[in-house]
Amino acid sequence: MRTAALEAAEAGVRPRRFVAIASALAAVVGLAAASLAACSGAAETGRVAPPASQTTTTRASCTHRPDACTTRQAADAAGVTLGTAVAASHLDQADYRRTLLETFNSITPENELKWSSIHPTPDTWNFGPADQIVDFAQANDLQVKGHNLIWDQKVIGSTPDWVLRIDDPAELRRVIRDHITTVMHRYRGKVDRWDVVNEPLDTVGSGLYDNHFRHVLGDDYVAEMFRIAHEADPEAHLFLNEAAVEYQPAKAGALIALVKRLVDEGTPIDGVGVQGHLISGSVEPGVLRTLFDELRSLGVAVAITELDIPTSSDARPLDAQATVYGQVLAECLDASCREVTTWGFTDRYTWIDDFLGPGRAPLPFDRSYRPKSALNAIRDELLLHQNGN
Ligand code: 9MR
Repeated sequence: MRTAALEAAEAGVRPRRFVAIASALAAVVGLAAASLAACSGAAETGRVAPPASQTTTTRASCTHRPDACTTRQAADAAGVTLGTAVAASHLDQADYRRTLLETFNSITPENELKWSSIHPTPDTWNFGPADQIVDFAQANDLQVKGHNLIWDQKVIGSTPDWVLRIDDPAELRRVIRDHITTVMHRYRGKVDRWDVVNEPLDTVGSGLYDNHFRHVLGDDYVAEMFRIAHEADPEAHLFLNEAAVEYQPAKAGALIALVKRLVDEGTPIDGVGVQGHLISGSVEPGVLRTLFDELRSLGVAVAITELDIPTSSDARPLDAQATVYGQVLAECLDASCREVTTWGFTDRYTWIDDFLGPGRAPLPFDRSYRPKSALNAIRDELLLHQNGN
């Protein structure tokens, strides 16, 4: 399986390592201490509890008895969308369902809404698996993020061949409009936000990815996709989703420039998702915070949309992984980002096994659905932010 991340890895791109390990560790230890303080009482953190009249039962129980909260309740109390990617084929497993429902308040179909899955030939619509996920969400009061409407990465088969064979701009526009409108209308009112364009930038570098849509429609295709999606469902929140900006400063700059252009042109874009596949297991402290602050200043929402953190060869790999989970949550929430979605939740099912080989255990639950330190780190940050700070 080849992906943006794989291409990046092959091209030798690696996250920049901690510049000053000592000061970074000091910052991380500080964060962890603050998180623990939040669990045992708000006083030491200096954060003010909301007035009793404003507290919901969940908020109150999370404030006063954090141990009694599920992670999902902690997310609700913090006003944070805590999501995970799911596969329809696993929903019949009781452990999978139980862990999912106790932990997350939002789900993203990992593959079921992709063009190749849902509309593989001009006249074939394969709605079944996506319907199953959306029905499950409705029955269990979960939000659903739609992933994705447009994504052409040559090596990965994300767009079906029949679409890639259309070279006439008018015909391609007609087909795209039909696809986006059909999918968004089917899930209108049930899928509240969509990745309209996934990975529009070069995997490695700082230009627009030279995909089929750009090739036939020109550079403005990104804005055009957002306009079509907005016409299809004016209520939906529309996101641009991008990979590998966490460790490529030039690409992060290109993302900001692209979003600024879209906003300046009046494109109906609501938010930007930073995927967060932290392939090397870390991200330099401050990078996400700065990126999110810059994007927020353009007037768009920001989210982490595909977080996973493979373990590395540290002496205590699960503790090191948990520290990075906590760091990512803290930087995101401090920058007013209101969604963090992990790309799966159990090490039993993760694309990282195909990509980096088995055993890298990138997710917050182990293969047997036991919570790892990473889950505690996520919970601690949610509890720390439960006053909406
Ligand atoms: O995890 C997904 C994997 O199961 C699919 O085979 C692959 C191709 O559709 O996509 C993976 O998810 C990708 C996501 O859709 C976009 N960002 C990168 C993710 C990991 O490759």
